[in-house]
Amino acid sequence: MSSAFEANCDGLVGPTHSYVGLSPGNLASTKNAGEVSNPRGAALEGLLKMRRLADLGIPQFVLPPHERPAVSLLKSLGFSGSDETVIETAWKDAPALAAAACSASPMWAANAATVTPSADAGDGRVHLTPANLLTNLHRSLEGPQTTRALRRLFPDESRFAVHDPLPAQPHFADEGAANHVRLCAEHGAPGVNLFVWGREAWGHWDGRFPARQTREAFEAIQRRHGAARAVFPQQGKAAIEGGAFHNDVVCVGTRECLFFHERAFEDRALTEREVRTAAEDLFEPAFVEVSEAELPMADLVASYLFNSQLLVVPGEDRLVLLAPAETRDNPNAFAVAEGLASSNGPIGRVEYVDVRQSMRNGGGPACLRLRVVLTDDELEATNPAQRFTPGLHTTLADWITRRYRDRLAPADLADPLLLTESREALDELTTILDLGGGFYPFQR
Ligand code: SUG
Repeated sequence: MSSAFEANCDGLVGPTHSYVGLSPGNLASTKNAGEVSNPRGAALEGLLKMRRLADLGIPQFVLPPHERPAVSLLKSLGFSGSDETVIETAWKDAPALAAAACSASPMWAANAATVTPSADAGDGRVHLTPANLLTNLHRSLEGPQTTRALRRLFPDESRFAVHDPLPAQPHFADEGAANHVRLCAEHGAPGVNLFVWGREAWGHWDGRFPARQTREAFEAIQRRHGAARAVFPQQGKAAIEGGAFHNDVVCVGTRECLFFHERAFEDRALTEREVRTAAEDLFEPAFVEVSEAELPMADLVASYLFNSQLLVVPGEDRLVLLAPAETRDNPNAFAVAEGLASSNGPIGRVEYVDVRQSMRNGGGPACLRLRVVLTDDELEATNPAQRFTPGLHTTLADWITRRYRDRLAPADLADPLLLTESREALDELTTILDLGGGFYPFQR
């Protein structure tokens, strides 16, 4: 076993960050539809969160935003003419399609891919399957560009296998690492992989909100990656009904600790038994459960307590929970969070981070990052220009301040100037992050 780290790859918020209400079952997205957003503020908040991690000594990377508006989607749906005409006509004739083409949703990198570290993979490489995200139209556009971005960040095929997304078919609906948890004794040691699914491909789903992850999608990913010690718990139906559209809204885990709400799993006792069996000879799992009485679902969704980053911080024995500021604002969630630190459990302290712009679309600190466990040698083999450093922070903050608007109403998405501004910004970013030629569709 070599030493290994859990690197975090955060999605940089794009210039079209907006509140259009595109995600049914994501209560924040629905509630804030029509509000004015601040793309510049959102992107700067994201950078500050990356800085917090980097300052704690945790490897941090930047994933680039995608090209939006996605003119190619609108063209494929029959809108024609110049790019400006396509956008203008689409907003006039089919505003729901136009809005979907504008979302900055690739910022939520927890949905970028499912990752199996080399310690768990059949062939000793790091495996990544980009998510097809096909439950929501605006997110179903992400897979191909995410694949390109991950191949740029992890270019060495002898160490990394970046697969294609699963077939774009409802049987294989896949939302990536937001529904995957890995537990272990320490990052470089073999782990237990929890693949949490919401519905079965051939089953009947009658929930009020969509179940976005199928069991069959995760079984395929587990086979592709050769992921060891896999368990497949069912997501709690009551959690999805209550607004937890991904498992990472009700559960977070790292090292030996699974921190979760009592509604997280459909069969909580079975999940615990299966995890214990899979962990045998490796480590003793610690189940830290919060009851509905302590934290009702409504407070859970408002506070996003479980959408925190649970971190192994160099030099600290116990884990650190990096929670959204909304957790501090919610009395019930705050009491639970502070209670963790004062108990003698695996979580030693809680910090809070302000990602309010993202939170208003239902994306907390954990949604903004993709965790990739890497050995020293694997870390060395990544694209160095995407490694977050204080220098890159300064460069990106300057780029955002020059290039992003600080006010974007949904109606502004129809402004053809926004397309030009976004493309110019992304063109410059291609150089900053050394993304290579033809990275974006407009550059090809
Ligand atoms: O898929 N929101 C995202 C939030 C993703 C959060 N990710 C995790 N839980 N890992 C989603 O629902 C809203 C976009 C809008 O409404 O404009 C959106 O896509």
